[in-house]
Amino acid sequence: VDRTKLTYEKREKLANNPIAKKLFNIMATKKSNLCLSVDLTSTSKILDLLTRVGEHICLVKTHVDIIEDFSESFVTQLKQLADRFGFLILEDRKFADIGNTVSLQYSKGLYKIGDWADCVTVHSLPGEGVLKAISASVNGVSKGVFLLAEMSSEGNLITPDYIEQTVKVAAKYPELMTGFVCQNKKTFSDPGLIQLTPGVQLQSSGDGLGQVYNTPEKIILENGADIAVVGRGIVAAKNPEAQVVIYRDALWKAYAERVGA
Ligand code: 5BU
Repeated sequence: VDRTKLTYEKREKLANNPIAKKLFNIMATKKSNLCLSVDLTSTSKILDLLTRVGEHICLVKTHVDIIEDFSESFVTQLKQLADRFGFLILEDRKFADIGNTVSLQYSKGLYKIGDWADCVTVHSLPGEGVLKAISASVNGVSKGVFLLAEMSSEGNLITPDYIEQTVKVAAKYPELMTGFVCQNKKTFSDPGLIQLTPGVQLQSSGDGLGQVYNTPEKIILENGADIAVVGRGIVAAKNPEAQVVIYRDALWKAYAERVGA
């Protein structure tokens, strides 16, 4: 069966990872398959933007290591917004070291990512130790992983064999796997996993630094995305509140068409 023809409600039942279940449920309930990538360097700007657009997104994606004034209070406020608006938090850390180092990077240091992020991104490059290092739960709270099978950037070195091996290793960690970061429908088939696809913008086809953009319609209808990641298309817009609604509607319409709803 083609996973992309199933509704998010059906797929919620097929998911093993609790974060994947929650995400499918949030998407169906909020009618939003939009992940906002808040690539801003000030905590007040991030919190302010999320206060204005939080009701329209299912997931927020952070890069905490670009923030200039990171603090524990920021994390508390971010989690409050996530609760208030009903979205989850993905830290796009792209862990890519040996298991022992990743385990330290996940739980220690300035950011203590494992304490607050519902899910994180991970490279398969180092081998499965990197997955063993991320716990499926921290202090009794479920966590998840989006494993990178493909990237959106021009000239990236990922090969078809790398993609195949990545999907194979993920199958050994059903409790932990929320989904894949990838660009193509054929990359994986498990309907209980989520396809998260970055490189989405309406205004432009690239950024001059290797990013490649596709439209919401293309990534949902042709490329099999379940959740679209939009950063600058919304964050750098003159009116982010208006843009977030435009992206959310376009993405949801494409999903509804895809599942024939
Ligand atoms: P943009 O402003 O919409 O281009 O931001 C895209 C975000 O997604 C940005 O935070 C990237 O780090 C992230 N990203 C990506 O663009 N492409 C990828 O393949 C992966 C992550 Br993985």
